[in-house]
Amino acid sequence: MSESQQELIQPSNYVGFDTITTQIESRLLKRGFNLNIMCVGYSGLGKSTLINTLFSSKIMSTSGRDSAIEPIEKTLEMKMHSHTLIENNVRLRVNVIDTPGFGDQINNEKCWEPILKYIKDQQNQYLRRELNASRDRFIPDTRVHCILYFIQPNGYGLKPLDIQALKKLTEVANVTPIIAKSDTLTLDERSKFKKILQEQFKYYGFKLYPFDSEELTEQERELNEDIRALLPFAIVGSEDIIETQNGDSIRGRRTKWGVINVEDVSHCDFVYLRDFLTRTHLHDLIESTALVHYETFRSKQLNALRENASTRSAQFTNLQQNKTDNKDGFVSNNSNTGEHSIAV
Ligand SMILES: Nc1nc2c(ncn2[C@@H]2O[C@H](COP(=O)(O)OP(=O)(O)O)[C@@H](O)[C@H]2O)c(=O)[nH]1
Ligand SMILES: [Mg+2]
Repeated sequence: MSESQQELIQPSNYVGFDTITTQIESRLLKRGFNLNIMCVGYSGLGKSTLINTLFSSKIMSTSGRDSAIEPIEKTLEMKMHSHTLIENNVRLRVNVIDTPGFGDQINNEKCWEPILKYIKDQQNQYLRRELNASRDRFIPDTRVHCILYFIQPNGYGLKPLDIQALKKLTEVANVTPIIAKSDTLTLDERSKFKKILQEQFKYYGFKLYPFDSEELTEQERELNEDIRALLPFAIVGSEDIIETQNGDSIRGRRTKWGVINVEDVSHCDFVYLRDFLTRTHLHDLIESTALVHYETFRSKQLNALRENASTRSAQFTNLQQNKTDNKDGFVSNNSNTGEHSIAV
């Protein structure tokens, strides 16, 4: 009889196992949470500004170069910025992995490779600790939970570099595409650009987050559908707090022709992105990294290990066979390596 067919029994007195949720909560609160976000996109697209806007904190420096003669980054290097934020007793360690130098070189061929390597290195590190004979009770999770991919607001579509990078990155992590600095496009240009990008995502078959699974409720599926319709989020970022004429303080950008309110959904999709990242999908981003991306990596690695082991054992059997065949001490030709060996 399956569990769902079993009759539910309501104990006649209060037993108290309903407190398990509070017990889990207090343990989780003690441990805190960890979110690893990676920002990918050309320099100057507002990556650092958006991270600071998202978490209402100074997590990353947005100063850029101090002078025009200062050279731009020559290589793509990964830089980690870590901060622990606290809100109503919940501690969230935000690790932002920045990729300065992406697309900045004269030859940008394969410039996503160090990014892919970083993602795989984290998965590999986790797997090694998981397979350790003396396994840690709690393995620190450095796997990338979300990649914010910044697209230039050019109005035309993805560049060849974007296409190749998105193809590779969507295979290994949760990717959220963003139209950077969308205040540089008119509303009409913005919606046309979004449409072009959505068609390109479909055409190139990118596996963009969020994914539906059997576990989801009808409501969660609808929410995912709404989010997919919004992708790529058209974003405006700002670290400035501006006082409006009616005395309100808003996060925005003051221009010659008015103020852009970052948190106004008629101005940009920032609020949708923040709600998605922190209020509705934070846990799912972390969980799907483990259950979808890491699981794929893990099974590939373990299968490769198994195949290696069986090839080695077949080679060993061959070697043993050769030994028995050449008991008399003849020189034999090793069929596997093509080398000559002397049977002993
Ligand atoms: N117009 C506009 N400018 C922005 C926006 N976000 C950031 N900026 C500006 O762009 C410049 C580069 O921003 P930064 O966050 O350092 O870019 P990063 O190199 O991608 O990290 C700064 O002067 C920001 O004030 C935006 O949404 N719209
Ligand atoms: Mg930056």
